[in-house]
Amino acid sequence: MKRTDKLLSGLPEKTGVLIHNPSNIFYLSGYTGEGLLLLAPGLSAVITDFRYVEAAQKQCPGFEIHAIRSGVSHAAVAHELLENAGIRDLAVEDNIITVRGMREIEKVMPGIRFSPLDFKVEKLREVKDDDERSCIEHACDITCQAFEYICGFIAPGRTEREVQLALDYKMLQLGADGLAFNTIVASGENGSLPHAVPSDREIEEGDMVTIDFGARKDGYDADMTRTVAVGQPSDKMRKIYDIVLRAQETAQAAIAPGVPTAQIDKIARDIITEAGYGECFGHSTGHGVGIDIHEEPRVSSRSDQILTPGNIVTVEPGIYVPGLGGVRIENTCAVTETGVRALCGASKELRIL
Ligand SMILES: [Mn+2]
Repeated sequence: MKRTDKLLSGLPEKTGVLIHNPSNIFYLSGYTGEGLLLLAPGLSAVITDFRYVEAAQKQCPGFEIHAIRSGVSHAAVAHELLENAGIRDLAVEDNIITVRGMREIEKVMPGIRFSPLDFKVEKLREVKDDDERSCIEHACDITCQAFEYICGFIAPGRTEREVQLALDYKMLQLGADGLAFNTIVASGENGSLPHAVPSDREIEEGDMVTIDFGARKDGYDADMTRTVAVGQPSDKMRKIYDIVLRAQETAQAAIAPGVPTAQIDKIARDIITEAGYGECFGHSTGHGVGIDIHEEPRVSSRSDQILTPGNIVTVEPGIYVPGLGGVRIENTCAVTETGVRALCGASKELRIL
């Protein structure tokens, strides 16, 4: 079933949907420009402006493409289309639309009854089809190849920023359309910052360096973290590495259809806590990856979600010790019919560069 039909089939009869979230627009139509998507039984329309008309025609065959006219808003065009189709009920993304945006929509859509879409597109996006999975696999392949390259580049005297630039350039050279997110390179004691911004700090002999990065390909993201050592690390950091590796591998191996994501989080957290570092692992174990770098399902103690075939999630435990450093190891993993398949093939054994 087409994604748009799947969405409409989950709504009351003769209800339209107005989509603002660019990720949801892309998922439902393939369109990547600015504008709105309007769906209803017998109606599939992209409402945009002059700049994107030709692109929209190419990206979304089967959709009507409407350009706004001077003085007429996107929502007013949507209202005309709904009136022509005889649709009075409209679901909107209550998690996206602002208070101001909703007031403006209500003003130009008299007579329309609004309802919350309640994350229905995000819920569809939790389960990836084969095409989506192969886009993410491709993004992960580029990411792994770039990692092999950067292992030969990292050396004492290189700054975090130099490593970031070389890694980003390599991913683009290998065919990435862009970056999934801003690359993290955290060396030495900066490694205790889970989301460190690459700095001018020079890497030193004995440092561990955490690199969290991902390519974006055909609209889909990869997410991978590796921590490498430059020269021999201290015994303490080596021990921390072994704990994180055991937590990552054990939690990843437990991924299977029917398993609560909270259980995956617990497996990783228990290993780190029993080793005495529970206080040093202050984030959740993972998250869904797809069109957005962070999406559903969440691999968290607070989540009540159950893994299902087609989910793609990260497993990324870490230990962060202020003043000393940190280790995080992350794979993007596909939930299969029978278990799990890691999409990042790069070795997780400690690399000493
Ligand atoms: Mn991640």
